[in-house]
Amino acid sequence: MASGTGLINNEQMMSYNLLWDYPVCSIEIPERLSTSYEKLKYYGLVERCIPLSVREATEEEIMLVHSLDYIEAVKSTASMNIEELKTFSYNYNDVYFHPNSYLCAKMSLGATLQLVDAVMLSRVRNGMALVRPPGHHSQKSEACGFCVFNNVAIAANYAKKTYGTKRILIVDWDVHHGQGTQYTFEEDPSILYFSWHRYEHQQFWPNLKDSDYDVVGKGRGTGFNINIPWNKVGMGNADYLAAFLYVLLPMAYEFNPELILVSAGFDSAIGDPEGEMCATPECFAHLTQLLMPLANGKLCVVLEGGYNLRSLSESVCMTVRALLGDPVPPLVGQMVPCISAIETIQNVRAVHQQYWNFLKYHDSVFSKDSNTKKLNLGIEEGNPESNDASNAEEKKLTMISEVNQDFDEFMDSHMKKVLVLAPPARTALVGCGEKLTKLDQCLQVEEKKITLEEVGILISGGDCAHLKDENLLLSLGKIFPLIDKITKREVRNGVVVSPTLSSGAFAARYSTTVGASKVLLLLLGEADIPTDVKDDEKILVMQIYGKQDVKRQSNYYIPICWKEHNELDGDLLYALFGFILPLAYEHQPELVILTVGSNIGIQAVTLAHLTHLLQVLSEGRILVISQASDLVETLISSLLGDPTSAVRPFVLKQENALVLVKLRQELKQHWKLLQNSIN
Ligand code: FKS
Ligand code: ZN
Repeated sequence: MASGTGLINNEQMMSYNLLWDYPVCSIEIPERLSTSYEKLKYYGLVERCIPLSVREATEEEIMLVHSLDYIEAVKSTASMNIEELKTFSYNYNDVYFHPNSYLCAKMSLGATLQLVDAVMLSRVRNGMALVRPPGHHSQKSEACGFCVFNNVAIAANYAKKTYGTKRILIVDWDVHHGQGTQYTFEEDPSILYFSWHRYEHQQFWPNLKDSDYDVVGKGRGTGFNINIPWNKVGMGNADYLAAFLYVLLPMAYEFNPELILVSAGFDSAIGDPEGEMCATPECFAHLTQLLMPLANGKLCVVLEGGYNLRSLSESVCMTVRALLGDPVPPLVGQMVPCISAIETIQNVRAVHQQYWNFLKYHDSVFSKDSNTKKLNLGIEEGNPESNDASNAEEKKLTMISEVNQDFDEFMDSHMKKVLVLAPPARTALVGCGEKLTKLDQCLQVEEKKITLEEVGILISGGDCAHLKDENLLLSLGKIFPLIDKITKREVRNGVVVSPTLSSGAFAARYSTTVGASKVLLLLLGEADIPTDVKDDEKILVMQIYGKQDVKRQSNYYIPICWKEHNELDGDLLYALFGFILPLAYEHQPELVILTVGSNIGIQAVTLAHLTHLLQVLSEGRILVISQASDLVETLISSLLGDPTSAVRPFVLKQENALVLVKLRQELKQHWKLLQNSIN
């Protein structure tokens, strides 16, 4: 099993810079690399990574995307004087050449290919390459937007050719559209290309119609090109997250990539002069962690843009932390996507729904009457103030101007707030069998004998009717000490086997008594939940297999009553992206409790994905209570951060999908992150 995070950095790639006055190119400076690397050192991240060496790419490799004529032209710049370099550069759009450009472009590509080799040969699990020049704008015979050779596009073709990789996902989170990458693969169904970008209805560079949401690929590649054009500046954490949850992740899971390449530009982060967006550095840790369960963890992150050095370097560090498996800081603040983002996401889903099962079911089927439009977004005519999504927009604009006043001060205090320490131990066990293969990697926690009276006191006033059950008392004797350890930050997560599923509700109640301000309880299976837990706004309960006849009366107790009960793997993932994670992100729990019944029609591997993904919510604090002991091995492995294999085959059952569509409709007044359409 591959482990470790590779890191590529090489000073040689700093040996070119702009030699004349050319304002559009002045932001692409060598310090982008040194500042990022220094910050990684400062946080002690460099020494935790595996250093990978750089090499120059060969001509043959460059030709995986570019024409020989173009390569020759670039080669000729190595001996040009400034005047010649100028003339040459002006043949292209917003790019400059330096006598070292050709060498650096070969190193930048070589570094990317070294990372791909290391990941594909399992020398490391994942990694990041700090490179320049960037690549995603360059095309077959064209340099563009600071880019000379298209590192990521070539890397994709290289992986196909060298390793026979059949499906590659390219995630381009740079704030500019990687049109070069799009053009390279527009007819190729083996590459799923996703890009979000500042667009402003074509007013923003590179001002192409090709960047709009309706450009979905051509020929056999139709449906494999995903553009998310942002039509406003100021997009932030909630907007990016919504794009991941409602567009990228469902499509990526359906696509099932064998390798993921990230065109990682951090000009989409707050404070960047080009992007003018609002996402804070820890957002990139979330994006990274959300991608990590795919492709068996094979994730290569390659630097593209990023021009605010502070924002760039903090974001790079956040990305590397996530790659290393560190707990990701919670996304704080109101998780409400703005109207413009919702509109874009809705358009993207609409054009792609004919190609992807996971996008087939729309909320709009339930909102045909015209009144719903006002209802859903809380818009009252003449009073835009009452609209959360447009408020979100306003707030962002204020944020941009405030933040720009003293960016470093803002960042200092922000980073102080969000940086989290990982507990000394990762995964704890209480009273699980001795035969487990990973036993030595886990912390053993002593169980306690606990009496009915004690429980009554511990869960102060909670409903104790069930406590006559001897098994339940035994389980709580394991669960409570584990919750103590997690809330005291002595261990990050843990597993307990409990024959009775009712223990989940008691666990949640106990957590709030010992100090967790908010808890998410996700129950997979039948269990009674005491009314005091159902009614408690601190505890968000979602229950799959909730009793059919239960009428939901609360925004905090949500039974998902599915009609079909076998092979639920696809349905569960669908529910996770479209429903469970959005609600949970908005709830901002400090602890997640997942209770898994036996024989629930969900494969162990799917549960591994679930536990991995749920860890984005609560700095990795998750307690898994499993009814079946044979799941423990898989659960531990997932909690320890091992790579997960693909969930296959999975189907989404219409009946079950429609249950969620209906629930979303009912709940999106209260849970704003559920909004992904403006119908
Ligand atoms: C200055 C206009 C600059 C060119 C923008 C190029 C962006 C390059 C990038 C890359 F990742 F490639 F580096 N126009 N106001 O960030 O996408
Ligand atoms: Zn960019």
